[in-house]
Amino acid sequence: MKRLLLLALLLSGCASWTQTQSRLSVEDGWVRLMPPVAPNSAAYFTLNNQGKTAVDLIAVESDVAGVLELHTIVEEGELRRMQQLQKVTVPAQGIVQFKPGSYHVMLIGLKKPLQENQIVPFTLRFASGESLAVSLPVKQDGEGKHAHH
Ligand SMILES: [Cu+2]
Repeated sequence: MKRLLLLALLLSGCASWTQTQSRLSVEDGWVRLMPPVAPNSAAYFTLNNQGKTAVDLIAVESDVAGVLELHTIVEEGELRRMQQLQKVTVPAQGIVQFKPGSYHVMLIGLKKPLQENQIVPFTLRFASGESLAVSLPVKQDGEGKHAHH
């Protein structure tokens, strides 16, 4: 029985998961606190790739919203609008910053209003098949980001 369990773990890619943990990391993540009536929110973080090859983030999953999409903001003349992306590439030994006015993870159809300081679990999925689990706190926009600079 024990042997079967071990085999199952190996087959499920446990080894590559461990590798992902050291190569890819998320820093300074937060989820935007919204008024209780707001249907949507957004998540922001810095995605750091220590690896020697670029990685493509292709999806983010979470139970807090019906649909999660990768978005960026494009400017068309005076207008700024959100655009969905199929992937976000993080260069080898580089970072991509998800931040207001730029890349963000759109949380569409919140199942419950977010509470300040609530911790929201996410799973980031990459084109390589790797995944990264992160937990991000719910914060008000700009909190602690401009006050001390
Ligand atoms: Cu968006």
